[in-house]
Amino acid sequence: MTETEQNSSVQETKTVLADASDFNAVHALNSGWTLWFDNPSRRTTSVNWTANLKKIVSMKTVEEFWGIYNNVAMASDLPSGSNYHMFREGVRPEWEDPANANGGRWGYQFQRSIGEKVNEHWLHTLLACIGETFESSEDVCGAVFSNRKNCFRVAVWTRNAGDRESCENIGRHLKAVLGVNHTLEYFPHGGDSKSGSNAVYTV
Ligand code: MGP
Repeated sequence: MTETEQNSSVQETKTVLADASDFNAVHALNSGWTLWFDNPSRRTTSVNWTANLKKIVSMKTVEEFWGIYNNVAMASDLPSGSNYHMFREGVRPEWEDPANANGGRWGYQFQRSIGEKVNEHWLHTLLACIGETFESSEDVCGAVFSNRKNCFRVAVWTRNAGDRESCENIGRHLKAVLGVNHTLEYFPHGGDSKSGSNAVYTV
C-alpha cells in the first residue's frame, strides 16, 4: 500500500466520534448478558438461595456493558458474603438452571490484601466472557465474583463438566486472563473443597 493509499484508508476509518452530532453507534455483543447480585444476609441454605438472587440489568452491547460497569459498585466494595454473577442472558446463575445442571466451575481465591486490585481481575474476567475470548466460549455460562470475609473469589462456570478438553481450555485461558501462576481447580457443581470432594481438573 502506498503512503497516499494508507492515508486515505485511515481517513475512511469511521469511529463513534466521526460524526459530532450522532453518537448512536453501538457494538453488539455476541450474546446478551445479565448481571445479578445476591444478598448474603438472607441466604443461608440451598433452599432459599433462589429467592435471594436479584437480577440487576441485562446488556446487549459493548456500550451498555461499560455504562453498567461504570455505574455499579466495585466488586471489592460489595458487602462481605455477597456475590456478583454475570451470566448469559436466559441462564440463571444457579446449579439448577439447565445450562448449569451438568456443569461446574473454575475458581481462584485472592487474598483480601490484594484490595482494589482485585477489581482488575474481575473486569478482565468479565471482558473475556462478554468478548467470548475463551476457545470454547459457547461452553462458558457465566462468571461469579464472591466477596468473602477472608478472600475474594473469581469463578467461571462452564456448561459440561464431562467435556475435559473444553473445560481445560477454559481453565487455561482463565488462568492467563487472571495472570496468576498458581493452580486453578475445577469442581462440578454441588461439590467443593469444603464438602470434601476433589477437583476433577486442574490447570
Ligand atoms: P457459595 O457462596 O457458592 O459458597 O455457596 P462459599 O462462598 O464457599 O460459601 P459461603 O458460606 O462462604 O458463602 C454457599 C451456599 O449457598 C451453598 O452451600 C448452597 O447452600 C447455596 N448455593 C450456592 N449456589 C451457587 C447455589 C445454587 O446454585 N443453587 C442452590 N440451590 N444453592 C446454592
